[in-house]
Amino acid sequence: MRKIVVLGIGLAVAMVLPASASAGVAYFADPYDTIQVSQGTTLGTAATIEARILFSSSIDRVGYIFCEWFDSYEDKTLRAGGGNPGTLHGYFFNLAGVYPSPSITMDTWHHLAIVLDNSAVRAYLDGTQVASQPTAGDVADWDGLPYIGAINRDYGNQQSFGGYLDWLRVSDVARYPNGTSFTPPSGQPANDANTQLLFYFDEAPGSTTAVDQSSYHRNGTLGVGFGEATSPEFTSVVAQGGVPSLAFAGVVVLGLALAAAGALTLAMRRV
Ligand SMILES: [Ca+2]
Ligand SMILES: [Ca+2]
Repeated sequence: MRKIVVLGIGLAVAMVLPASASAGVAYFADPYDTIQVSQGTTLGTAATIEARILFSSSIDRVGYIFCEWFDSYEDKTLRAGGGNPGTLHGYFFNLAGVYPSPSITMDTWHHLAIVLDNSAVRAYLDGTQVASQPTAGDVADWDGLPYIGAINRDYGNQQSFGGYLDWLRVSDVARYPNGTSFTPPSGQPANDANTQLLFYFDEAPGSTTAVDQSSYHRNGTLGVGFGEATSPEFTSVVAQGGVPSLAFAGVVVLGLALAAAGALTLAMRRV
């Protein structure tokens, strides 16, 4: 019967982890938190910018997630914020952008993707298409460096989104073609031949660099690139808007109930 108690507690822990935390995440709390990537991407007529992200209600800020920009020559952007309406903007210079305002629940993990193929640029929220704009052509590459979070562009500092990134990937292929819905990656995607940038943010707390898992090894440096730049924090603890989420509380209750049931059965057997 002790096994049932252990199983109950173990099940509760196992169910809590994927819902509330990942192996490692980067926490973008301050407006100018940023990671400067050491080398730019090269994109052709197809591309995908995507991330697993959680917007914190305790911060509630719309801002940049990814941006590689050079004035009048380059702009590859994913910018978003949670809420209803939320914000999900994507843009590829000198082609087209999408600017939908879907409802994006705060304090919940989401998958965001901006996809370009040779017919359209599209935005997806949790695998569902929420915008499409016809366009075709080659994405402009120039000397701008990519930033994850805040960036100095258009002659001013532009704020980061507020919350957590589990992973971020930039690809030179349309990962989710034809405008259809799809199931987002269940875990952190692996590097492949079309991966231009891939960050897991699994670094130890206090690390000042972020490893790019792609074959290009375009590692990032925290808190550099412009005067007011600050560093996001690596952590494995995700604050759910200051209070445990309902899902988190529910799983804990379930685990405790299982453990209690096991203990009760054990007690009854002993009577
Ligand atoms: Ca560039
Ligand atoms: Ca991660």
